[in-house]
Amino acid sequence: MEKEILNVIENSSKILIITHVNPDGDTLGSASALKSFIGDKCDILIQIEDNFQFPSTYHFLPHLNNALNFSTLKNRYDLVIALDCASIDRIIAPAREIFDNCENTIAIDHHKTNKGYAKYNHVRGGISSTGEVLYDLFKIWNKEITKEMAIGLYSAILTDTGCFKYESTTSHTFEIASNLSKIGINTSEIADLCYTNKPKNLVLFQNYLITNAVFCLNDKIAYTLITKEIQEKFQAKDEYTEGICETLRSIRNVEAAFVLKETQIGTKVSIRTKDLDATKIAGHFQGGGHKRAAGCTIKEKLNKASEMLLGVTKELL
Ligand SMILES: [Mn+2]
Repeated sequence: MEKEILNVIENSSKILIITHVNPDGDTLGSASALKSFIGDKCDILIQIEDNFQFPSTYHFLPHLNNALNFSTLKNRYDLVIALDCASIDRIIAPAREIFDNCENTIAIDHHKTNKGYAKYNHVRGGISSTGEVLYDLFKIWNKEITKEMAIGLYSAILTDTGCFKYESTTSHTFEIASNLSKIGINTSEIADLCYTNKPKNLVLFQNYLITNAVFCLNDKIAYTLITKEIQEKFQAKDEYTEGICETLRSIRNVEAAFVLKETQIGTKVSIRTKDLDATKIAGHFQGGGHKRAAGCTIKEKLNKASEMLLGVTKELL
């Protein structure tokens, strides 16, 4: 399958890389590296709901400033590659239409819940990041990893492992990080760009949500609710919620942390856990993800959704 994927890439004349909706460092870093490898015949699409800008944190990644969004999306590709998209739902209209109508499609991913929705699927569930999967592919293909590619790959791995903290971080992950560092990238500068370059409103918004968090079952469960009103008050972009759930989980005794956000179609839920399997909670509401980090959407208002979520979690605890 690895060789087949390279063949398809080499034999295609116009390629679209799709990052997942509400993109993170892994999907964007991987897209940046793959675009560096493929070159001019390839475009990157960044899917942002509500036409927000993509997270300003990641503007430093090569090629992303020339990436397409829904309003500049073209419709002439003979190959579409989805990166870090756990399911087809992570690709939304109008990109979904292009994906569905394209003869050749590739999915490269690391989510255990990925069932393989593309023509060619390279899914390695449990690996730290799509960045790591992609690095291994370049090695299997015997391709040189340039400094430009290394910036994207390192950013992807750094952010998706929570700075090498999560249990998906293996000796191989560190080996890759070491090899990327040998290529000559500035790892401390990349870490600064990813983590000490936040918009002021983001920090104030997160601080507000932590201050107003609710704790129950002797602090085993912690959650916070994001109403439309609060989002407007802090002019919060989608990316602003990233990290709140981790902060709640970092509290002693907390076993499960949730961030519930009011959206047009109901309540979007982020789940972070310690020993509990987060995919079991998310799966109850047709969501998915990883063992300690998962998500789902509940088609109910905030308060009703939080009741349902607490009910399911209390059963599992
Ligand atoms: Mn990922």
